[in-house]
Order: sequence, then structure tokens, then C-alpha cells
Amino acid sequence: MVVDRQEFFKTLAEKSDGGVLRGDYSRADAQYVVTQDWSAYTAEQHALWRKLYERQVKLVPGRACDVFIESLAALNAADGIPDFERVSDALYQATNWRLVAVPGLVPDQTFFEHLAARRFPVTVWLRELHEFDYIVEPDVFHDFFGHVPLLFNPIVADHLQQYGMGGLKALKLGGLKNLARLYWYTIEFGLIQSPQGLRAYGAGILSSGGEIEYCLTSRAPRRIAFNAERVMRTLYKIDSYQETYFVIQDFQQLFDETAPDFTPIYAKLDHEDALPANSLLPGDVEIRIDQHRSLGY
Ligand code: HBI
Ligand code: FE
Repeated sequence: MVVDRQEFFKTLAEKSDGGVLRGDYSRADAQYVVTQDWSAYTAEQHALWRKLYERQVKLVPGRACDVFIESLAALNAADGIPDFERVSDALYQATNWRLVAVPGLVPDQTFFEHLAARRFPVTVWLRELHEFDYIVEPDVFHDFFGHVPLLFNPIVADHLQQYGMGGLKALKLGGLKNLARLYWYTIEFGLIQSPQGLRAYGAGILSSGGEIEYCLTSRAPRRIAFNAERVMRTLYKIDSYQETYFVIQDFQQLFDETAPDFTPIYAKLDHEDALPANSLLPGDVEIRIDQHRSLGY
């Protein structure tokens, strides 16, 4: 289904300041796909990628889940901005997913259609040096470094396709905001238990210089055992560290708990107030961090 471009930019303008997106959408096709044009990246941009990569790869041991660390190592993406086609070939072998190059954020409908077809949208532009530590819109470093490694895990790969199909349904049922919260608190900012302690698997954490430590050791945020309905009811922060992190036992739980038909939950949540990001409910299972956490690396 073709999403009206002007409509998309108008809704973004309402959502955020001015809604002017960084990317060049002029050459995007009806699914908002562009060619990556890998040869157009400059030596300075590859050098900035290496700087971002080197900083981040030092932070992941003892903080990111093993699946992420193993997949990232296999990607060999340290030397410069990756060529999506080459990575897609390896990814397709692993989990039947491909990467598609996009100018940046795409409409929800389009985003879900890609995920439902096992295509992951990756932004083609790279941040500027002055945005080294924080960027508003996802760039190629967030999308590639943060999201692509986990696509090599079969359970996550199937979960994301299921999420895309659920998104298309949610658009029809008015459940989009609930599903966006689910994505936010899992794929973007999720934590997972491991025998060595809590680990991060969310892309927004794993591609960030500061939040990757904060989410595991700060005493400020809450850490609550994952519960799909609770997550879909909870508001999130887009311009600061999270006030609550939700913790899954393993990826199978994420897949199993997001398999059911959410129609009844959307109807129920429609009559309940959304929860502020720092809420604590009587039924919540809070996960305490051991205060003397050894980073174990
Ligand atoms: N577009 N390129 C891109 N990447 C995203 O992560 C993304 C998007 N469009 C919509 C969107 N995410 C969210 O609204 C979904 O979580 C619903
Ligand atoms: Fe993301």
C-alpha cells in the first residue's frame, strides 16, 4: 500500500519540531526504499563511523547480551560504513532477512510492511561529528550497529516479522500507540536476564555511549519484569534516558508473549489511562541490580 508522502511529512511536522527530516526522500520508491550508493560516502564519514564503532565496541563486553556481541563480531563492520547489499547476503543465509536502504524514518504502515516481509529498513545517512553522543533521528550507526546484529538471531528474526504483521493489524484496530510502546521497551530499550546478570539487547541502548552503562547499574530507573500488557500501557521518554526498563528472561519469552492476538488488550487499554514512564504497580515484579555488580569482563 502506498502511503501518501505529503501526509507522512504533515504528521511528522505535527509530531516533532517542524518535522523536517534529514534524509533525501526525493528518490525513494513507493516503499520508501532508496539505493544506498555506498561509493558516495566520504573518507571523513568512514572515519567518523570507525570512531563511533571503536567507542561503542569497547562498551559492549559485560553489558550487551552474548547474541549481540557474537553477531557484531561476525559482521566485521569496524572499518567503515557497511555495504548493505553485502550484509544482506549474509543475513539472508542466516535468517532470511534482508536490509533495505531508506532515507530515514518511514511511515508506520510502510515500516510494518517491511518487517512483515523480513526486510529491515536501515537509514543511509550518518550523523555529524557534533552529534557524536546524541542524535534525534535514527542514523545508519543507530540502525546498523544497534539493530542489525540481533537480526542474525532466529528467534528475534521471527519476533520482528510477527511484530510487523501485528503492526499492520494494530493500524486497523487503533492499537498503534500500544505497539509502538512495545517496540520501544523491547527492540529499542530492552534488557534481558543472563547467567552473568542483566544485559542490554535494545538498539537504542547498544548504540548509545552513556545509556549502555546507566541502564544496568544506575539506581535511578526502575527495572520491571516484562509483561506485554503493562508495557503497552506505559509511556516512554524520547529525549532522555529511560525511567523504566523492562526485562525479559530470554528471547523465546519475547516471541511467545507477543504472539497472541492483541485485539482484546487494545480494547481494554482504550479505557485505561496510559501509565507515566516511572510508574510502579502493585503487580509489578521489580528486578533489583546487585549493588556490587562486577562487569565480569
Ligand atoms: N522508520 N526507518 C524507520 N525506522 C524505525 O525504527 C521506525 C520507522 N518508522 C516508524 C517507527 N519506527 C515506529 O513508529 C514504530 O515503532 C511503530
Ligand atoms: Fe531503532
